[in-house]
Amino acid sequence: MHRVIVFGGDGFCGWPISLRLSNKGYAVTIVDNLSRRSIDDELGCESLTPIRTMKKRTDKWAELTGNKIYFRRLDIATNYHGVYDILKKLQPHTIVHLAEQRAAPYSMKDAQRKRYTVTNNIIGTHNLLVALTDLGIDAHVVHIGSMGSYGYNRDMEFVIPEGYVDCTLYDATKQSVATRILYPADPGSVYHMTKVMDAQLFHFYNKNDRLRITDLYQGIVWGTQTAETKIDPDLINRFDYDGDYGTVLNRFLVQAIVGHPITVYGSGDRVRAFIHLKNTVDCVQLAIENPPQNGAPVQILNQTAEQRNLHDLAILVHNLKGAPVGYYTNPRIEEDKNKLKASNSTLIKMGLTPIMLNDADLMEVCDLIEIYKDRANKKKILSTSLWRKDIKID
Ligand code: NAD
Ligand code: USQ
Repeated sequence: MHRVIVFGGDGFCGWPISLRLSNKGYAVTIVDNLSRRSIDDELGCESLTPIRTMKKRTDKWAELTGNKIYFRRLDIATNYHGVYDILKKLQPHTIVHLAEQRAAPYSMKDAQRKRYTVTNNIIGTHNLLVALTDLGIDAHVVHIGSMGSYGYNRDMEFVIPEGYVDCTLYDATKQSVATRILYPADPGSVYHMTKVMDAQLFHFYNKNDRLRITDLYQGIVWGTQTAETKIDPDLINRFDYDGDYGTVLNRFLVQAIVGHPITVYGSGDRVRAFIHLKNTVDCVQLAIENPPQNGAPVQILNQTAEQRNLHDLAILVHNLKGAPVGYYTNPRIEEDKNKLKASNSTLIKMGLTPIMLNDADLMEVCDLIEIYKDRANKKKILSTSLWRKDIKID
């Protein structure tokens, strides 16, 4: 039985990924410091859904399926020796690495959160890579990165390839050379910047130590349940809707149901990449099943089903639920208008069936929100994180 460690397995993507892998016969160990739950306390806002403790979650999973998921509470950024010891003990076949502070607004809140995001994300990733190298473990590292590494500032027709781009470089004497480089990064937040820095760490350790790494550049996730999390209320997944951690489409759906105007920032004429959580789980499984060869460069895959205009999404939610669309001053610094198309051909070739926005999956999210809407704290809906101190929000 292949042993997989899921770093960040208590989180929104990590919990359903862990269940899927356990269901498919992998021996799963979750490593998580439960920092996301502590940040809930810090922000005074909980998941819309009542998520259970890790003990309750894993006990219920074992009771229902007979499969044991082990859990180890560990901070991978501050406890290098803990990372080293667990890798040495478990000798994993694959490591799924999700253990990062993942909210752009939280990462831009203030100096303390900027510093936390950088140290947590970069040192955590580096600890993992150093420990693998030092132990000589040939595990496949599957990391979820971000489509935002490419940047959203282009207003041109261009299908973004996967991670690398073929180009012509001109030297100081105007001589040209054809080459392939990492796609030029253009992160839009401190959080997104850490994903770009991760990519450099992966590039180095792949080149120097031949680590096998897949970096999944994921779009914005929508939806919240998967086949496995739906089996029992004790397995329910996290659902963020607040101004820091809630992602745009899930937020719009909650807003429409709790009677808050839909919070479009600026004109909303921006295009972003999207993926349903069920597809997130599919993609990670496919990535594990299709590891790069020894000596191959970092495998970068675009993990997105489709690209959608945010204003169109607001109108779609308005038509679905009749909620008013509100136009708010954008607390972020980003282009108000862009174009975006990205290739997802490798995951498709591996067997992904993309889930496009569809009524049945939207209604599934709405039905879940209806059940738990009284848990929503309307005061936490508007984002108060500003990209720069001089921005004045409504
Ligand atoms: P999440 O915050 O729900 O989960 C991250 C988990 O990692 C949490 O359980 C947290 O406690 C844990 N963690 C954080 N720092 C840790 C540390 N130092 N040591 C141990 N555990 C730590 O986030 P998510 O939405 O599940 O995202 C998972 C990954 O996917 C992240 O890396 C994120 O950047 C990426 N991603 C998410 C989305 C999205 O829309 N949710 C989209 C693209 C990429
Ligand atoms: N937006 C609104 N109204 C809102 C919330 C957001 O108009 O109420 C806009 C934002 O201004 C932004 C876009 O929607 O233009 C996306 O915002 P988001 O919060 O849904 O997503 P983002 O900050 O990009 O981050 C999320 C995840 C992150 C992941 C990223 C994928 O939190 O972990 O990496 O999506 S991507 O954007 O493709 O890089």
